Amino acid sequence: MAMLNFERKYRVRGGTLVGGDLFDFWVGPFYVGFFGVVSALAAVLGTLLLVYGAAIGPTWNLWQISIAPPDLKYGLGLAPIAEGGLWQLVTICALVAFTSWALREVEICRKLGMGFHVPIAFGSAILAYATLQVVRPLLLGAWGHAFPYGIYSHLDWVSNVAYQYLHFHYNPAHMIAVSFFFASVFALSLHGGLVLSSTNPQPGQTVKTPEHEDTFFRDFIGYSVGTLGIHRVGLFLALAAVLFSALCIVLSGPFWSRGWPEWWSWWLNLPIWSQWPV
Ligand code: UQ2
Repeated sequence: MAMLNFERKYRVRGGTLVGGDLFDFWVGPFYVGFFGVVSALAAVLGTLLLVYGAAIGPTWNLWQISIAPPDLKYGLGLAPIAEGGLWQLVTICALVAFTSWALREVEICRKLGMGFHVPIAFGSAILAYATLQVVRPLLLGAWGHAFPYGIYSHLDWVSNVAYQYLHFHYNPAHMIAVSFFFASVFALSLHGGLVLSSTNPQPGQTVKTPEHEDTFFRDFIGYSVGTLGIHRVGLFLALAAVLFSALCIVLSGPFWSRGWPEWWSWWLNLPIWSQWPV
């Protein structure tokens, strides 16, 4: 079935979580739904607030524009608009837009009778953002611990927070997160390379079958995870990377406030080392 035919067949009524039939329609290729409306409104409002923040700020240099969270002195309270209040409104807009986008994905999954893997994956990215901007600042007692919205300023925030813990690469959850990021890049390069190598034939040759893909890896390392399996591995690696990232930053401050190199003292302090003469 041609793709456009398929889309017509499955462009069906129902599956909505909120609003019933009211927003159950498409605009061109895009499904709208209640959450499409909310997501679009929140995204536009948040963007306009950022532009307003730039307008009352000191620069129009795209690299230097920054909408910063309130000073630490405001704690967990509301701040004046020009002193972090704007950041607070933008953060609310972002959370509403991201969450509605995920729920719009859920409605589309329900329409099509699919699994919820895509919204669950996107949900973990939202969780990572919420960990940085809401959970960790709440645990530390001030919105001022969140990162600013600016191209350079958010990089400076990452650098400053990292140095606050002396050497962030000694954070064990950060180590695991980075390893999962590398593993997911490795898995996608293997998968992308393998699929293109078998489905992008030279002129005059035919597309190869998945059996060729299995056989390549059986010849190569004695094992093939399979065509469905590689996507399970990929989703697992990506989710593990983002979840350990959220863990590594929420540990830093609320649960460990010294340098991360010092955390490894537990290893040096194991009683077994005293068994050896110096
Ligand atoms: C595979 C397979 C695919 C693949 C890939 C493999 C036919 C098209 C890439 C090989 C993957 C393995 C052995 C697992 C890699 C695991 C990690 C953690 C990097 O067997 O089946 O389908 O794309």
